[in-house]
Amino acid sequence: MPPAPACRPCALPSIAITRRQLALGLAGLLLGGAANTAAATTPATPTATPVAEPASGGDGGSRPPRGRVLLTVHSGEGASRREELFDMARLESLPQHAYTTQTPWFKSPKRFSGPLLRDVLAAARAQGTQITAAALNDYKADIPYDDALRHKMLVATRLDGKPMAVRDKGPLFIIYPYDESADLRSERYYSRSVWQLRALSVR
Ligand SMILES: Nc1nc2c(c(=O)[nH]1)N[C@H]1C(S)=C(S)[C@@H](COP(=O)(O)O)O[C@H]1N2
Ligand SMILES: [Mo]
Repeated sequence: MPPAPACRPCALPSIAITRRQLALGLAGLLLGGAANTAAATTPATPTATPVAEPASGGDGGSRPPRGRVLLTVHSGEGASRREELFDMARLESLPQHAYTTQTPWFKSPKRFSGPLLRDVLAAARAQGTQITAAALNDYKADIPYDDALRHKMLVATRLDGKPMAVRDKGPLFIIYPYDESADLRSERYYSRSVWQLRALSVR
């Protein structure tokens, strides 16, 4: 899927850049004109900056989570029942998206970032028409699967760049791009914005 234009971390090249390449590229930039020789031997990417963002662009492919499981995605029925576990590393291995929006929970606009809900569902190979999102506080909300396809819904892992504590409605928060339409700024979508998200059940 093509990355969203507003998505800063997605601008990172998906190929791995070694520290050496970064160092050479930066040295080349600093040396200015003299960088030509270094540039000839180094596929330096001038736009790549060594920001402290998680590597992204992967497909979040299945592997046993090594970190604490933050999200479980249940799908399928009978013999095809599946349960996919996501730790922070797996969520951050998916393409990362970010946007700033007003919300009912905070006075000022906040920047939320994390994978798109649709990418989490795809990584979990969870298909269906309805999603039930469950929270740590046992709040549950039904979300039409289509919402995830129509809107750039986030499974937000960060608020203003920082991981969210449970007491701050984290660690995972379902976010809609509320600022994009008046329709989204309604009880219908706010009630689907599950904070302290712990599980998604797709059917
Ligand atoms: N985990 C969790 N998420 C939740 C809720 C909740 O009780 N628990 N309430 C929902 C509802 S009904 C609304 S309108 C919004 C705003 O609820 P709040 O004002 O209690 O945060 O969050 C939604 N997400
Ligand atoms: Mo609500």
